[in-house]
Amino acid sequence: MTIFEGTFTNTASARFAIVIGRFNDLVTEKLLGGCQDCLKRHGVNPDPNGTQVDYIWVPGSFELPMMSRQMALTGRYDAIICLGAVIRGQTAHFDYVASEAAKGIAATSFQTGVPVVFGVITAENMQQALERAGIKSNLGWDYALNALEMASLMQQVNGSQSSYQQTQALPHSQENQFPQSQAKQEHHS
Ligand code: INI
Repeated sequence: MTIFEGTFTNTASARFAIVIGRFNDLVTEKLLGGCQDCLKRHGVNPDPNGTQVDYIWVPGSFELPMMSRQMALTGRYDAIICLGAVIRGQTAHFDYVASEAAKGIAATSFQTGVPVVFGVITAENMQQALERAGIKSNLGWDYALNALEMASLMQQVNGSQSSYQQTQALPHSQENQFPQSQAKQEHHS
């Protein structure tokens, strides 16, 4: 039988969307920096003017599921990373926001077949959140690594088609390690 394991190489044609919540952007900006650093050091060009990574800013973590689903449905991306910071001390609806973000992101991934990374920090206070976003370690790096691994794994499991493309029975490119849909080519032309 086969053992499937994601790799972190052959990333030259991989495409990612990063959806970022502006709420607590002191934290989410730092997560984004960690993400970009990781992608860059694994051969992905994080330049927003390039062809590999698109960035979408939303008001807060509550909006991450809706926007990540919308991006997944385009069929352009091998994986999507959602970044948010939900901090308990600030408002009473911490639990609602955190829970809807988690459930919604899981549903998006499950429904579309596109890996969507849950990059939402849930912390008791700002100090704790910042510690996870660069002061001690930067979870943004780990979230990007998760996206690279899942993109590679899905590519192996599905052949050369992204899972969303496969469910839509779209033609796929034989040349690329990662799929590149027609929609993505048009988007960057
Ligand atoms: N959004 C966050 O990303 N983090 C939070 O801590 C937060 N709190 O605590 O309120 C938060 N709220 C905004 C929410 O995500 C939506 O943007 C807003 O409710 C509009 O739909």
